[in-house]
Amino acid sequence: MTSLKSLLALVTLSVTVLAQTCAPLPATITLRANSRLPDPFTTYGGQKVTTAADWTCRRNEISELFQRLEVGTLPPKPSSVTGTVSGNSITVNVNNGGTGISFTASIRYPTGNGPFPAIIALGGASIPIPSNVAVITYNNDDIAQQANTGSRGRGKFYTLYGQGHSASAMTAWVWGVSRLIDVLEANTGHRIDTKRLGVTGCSRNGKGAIMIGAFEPRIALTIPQESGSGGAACWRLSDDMSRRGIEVQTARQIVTENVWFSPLFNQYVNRVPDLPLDHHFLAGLVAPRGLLVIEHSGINWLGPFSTYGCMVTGRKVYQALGVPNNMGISSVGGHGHCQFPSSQNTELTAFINKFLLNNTSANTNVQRSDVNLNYNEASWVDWTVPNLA
Ligand code: MCU
Repeated sequence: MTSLKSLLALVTLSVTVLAQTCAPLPATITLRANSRLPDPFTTYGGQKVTTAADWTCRRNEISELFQRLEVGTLPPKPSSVTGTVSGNSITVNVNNGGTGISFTASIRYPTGNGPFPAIIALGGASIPIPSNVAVITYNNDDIAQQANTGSRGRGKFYTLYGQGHSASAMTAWVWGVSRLIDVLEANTGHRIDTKRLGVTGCSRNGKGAIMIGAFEPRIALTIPQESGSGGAACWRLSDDMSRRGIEVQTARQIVTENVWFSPLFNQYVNRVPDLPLDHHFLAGLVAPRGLLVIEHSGINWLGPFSTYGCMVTGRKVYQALGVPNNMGISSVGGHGHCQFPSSQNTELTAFINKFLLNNTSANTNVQRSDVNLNYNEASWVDWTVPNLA
């Protein structure tokens, strides 16, 4: 009887494992030109995504494509991650094969016993965070510098993994946030609820925020602010703006400015249509978790047409998963860069209420721009949205 039972258990296990097998990407990725925004619902190998299980595989594939083509390898959790949370400070100690680093982050707590949700802010928050939500200030530049192209390989991540590691600064920041969460999860001496974590950052740190949401599934709410090209914008849409004579940041420019992308990406910046991805896939990686994309409609360099069109397209993954209102896109101008306007308060509050404060009835149906950006979907999207819910 027992042996029959264990045999059955083994069969069930094998069937489950087999069912979850995803087709691996080949060692060499064949590039096929596509001037439109690539279909998130067709795999690299040409298979249509029709079920939730298909999407799980496709999601992994997209994550690998980003790492191999744009941002370099995100290392897994190292063998030793320890740390403390004491008073208002989190200390993270990591050891990898004999080399060690430590870094800290500070916590601003609400008053009371908690546990409280928290928003991790790259370099500090430039959105208003309500007083009942904790703020964890994360010094991402300490993990990977971002002064200019001379910052390549500099920062604690590279002390640990070597200066020549393929990871871009943004990838290194993702890794650092994951280690912060490891320490929060392993310690009890704090008042943070690790099931209710958000992430935010503005501009270059907004690019980092959307990457963190995309690659760290323990983040419940992602709020990139004015991340522009390299963040919420799609390379193809930014190139289109550039062709129309608008001074927008493009892939070919961004790699000459800073180290947000891996050196691996350099070979693709002049052949963007060949990329089997674009940044609407980043929203797809965050799905179905909360995502509010805050953009600026009046600064051409940030690519307003591009960020809006890209994120409206990314929201189609949320639609496919049956949760369109878990993602919002709001593009508003008439203010300085990273100066959050009060006209976006209601939507920001709704996302925080729903994803960090357990208010399920908050209205997070947000898709707007305060100016007409003349984004014509038919020119960019030649695929349909399946029902994966
Ligand atoms: C929007 O983020 C960047 C932008 O990509 C850069 O080209 C520019 O130099 O700086 C922006 C920024 O981080 O501003 C604070």
